[in-house]
Amino acid sequence: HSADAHRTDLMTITRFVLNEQSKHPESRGDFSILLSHIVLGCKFVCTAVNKAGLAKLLGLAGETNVQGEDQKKLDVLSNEVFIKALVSSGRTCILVSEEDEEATFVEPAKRGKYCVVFDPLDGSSNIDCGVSIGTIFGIYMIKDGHEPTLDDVLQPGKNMLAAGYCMYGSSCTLVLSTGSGVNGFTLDPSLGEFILTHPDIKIPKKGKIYSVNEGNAKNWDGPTTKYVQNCKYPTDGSSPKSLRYIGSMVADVHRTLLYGGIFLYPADKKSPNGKLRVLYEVFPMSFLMEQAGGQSFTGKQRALDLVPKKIHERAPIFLGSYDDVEEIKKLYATEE
Ligand code: AHM
Ligand code: MG
Repeated sequence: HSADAHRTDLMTITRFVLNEQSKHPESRGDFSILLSHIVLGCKFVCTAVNKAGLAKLLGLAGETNVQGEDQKKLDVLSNEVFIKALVSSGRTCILVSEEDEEATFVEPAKRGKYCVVFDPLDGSSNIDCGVSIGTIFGIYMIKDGHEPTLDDVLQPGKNMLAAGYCMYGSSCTLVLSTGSGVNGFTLDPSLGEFILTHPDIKIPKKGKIYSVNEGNAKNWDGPTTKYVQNCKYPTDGSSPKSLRYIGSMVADVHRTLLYGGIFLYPADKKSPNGKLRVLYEVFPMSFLMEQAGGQSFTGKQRALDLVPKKIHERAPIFLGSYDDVEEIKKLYATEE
C-alpha cells in the first residue's frame, strides 16, 4: 500500500505529532508548537546546506575570506536560526547548544516548560566535500512552576521526553521519537513538509556493519581492541563484518538504525571520555536506538543512565543493534 504512486493522504510530521499528543489528555499542544519550530530550523538549515557549494562558487557568502570560513558561517548561522526559532516558540526555558559555551536562559516573558539540547550542525568539517551532516536534538521538560536552573538539563538521558535528528543528505530526513517508537519523515521540497516515510523504525537485532574511526586504534583500551578484532576475525564461524565510517555522526547513526550494526566512538588514551558530547549527541542518539529496539552503552553503563555534571561533557559510546552492543558489554564486563 505504501508503494502507491499517487498518495493523497499525506501524514505530515505536524499531523503525526498532533495525533500522538492527542493520546495524552494533559497535552495542550505545547509540544506540537515546539516541534514545529524545530522543524522550521531544520528546513532552514537544509536550504542553507544545499546552497553552501553554490554560495562559494557564486561568491554569495559575503566577505572574501580564508578557507574554512564558509563552513564556520554555516555553523553559526544554523545555531542562530535554532536559538531564535526556539525562543520565539514561547515554549522553551533553557537551551543548550554545542555552539555556545553557556546555556541560554529564555527571558520570563517568552518562557515555556521545555529545555532543548542540540547540536545545530554536526559534522560540519564535512560540508566542503558534500558529505551528509545533521542537526541533533533532545527535549526535557521542567517541573511545573519552578525557576529553571542548569540542573534541569543536567538530567540522565532517560528523562528526555523526545529526541531526534535531521540529516541533510541526498534527501532531508527527520527521525523522531517522543518515547513511543521511532518514526522517519522525509522533506518533500515541493510541499515544504516532512512526510512520514519510515513508520515505526526497528533496528535489526544483529547487524553486519561496524563503524568506528580506526585511526585511533593505537590508543584504544582492551575491550574495544578485542571487539574490533572480532569484527574482522570472528572466532565463532560467522562472517567478518563490513566497515563503514563516514565521520559524520548523524549519517553513521542513520545507517546503523536502518541497516543494523554498531557505531562506536570509544575512549582512548588521548581522549579518556571519547569525543562525542553527552547531552546533544550521545543522549538523543541513545534514546532513538533504545526506542528502535537497540542498545547504547558507554563502556561502563547504559548510556541513558549517565548523569552529566557539565553541559558540554563527553562520553565514550557504543550504540546499535541489540546483539552487537551486547557483545561489547560482555567484553567490558569480563576484562575490567
Ligand atoms: P563536530 O561536532 O566537531 O562536528 O564533531 C563531531 C563529529 C561527529 O559527527 C562524528 O561522529 C565525529 O565527529 C567524527 O570524529 P573523528 O573525525 O574523530 O572520527
Ligand atoms: Mg557535534
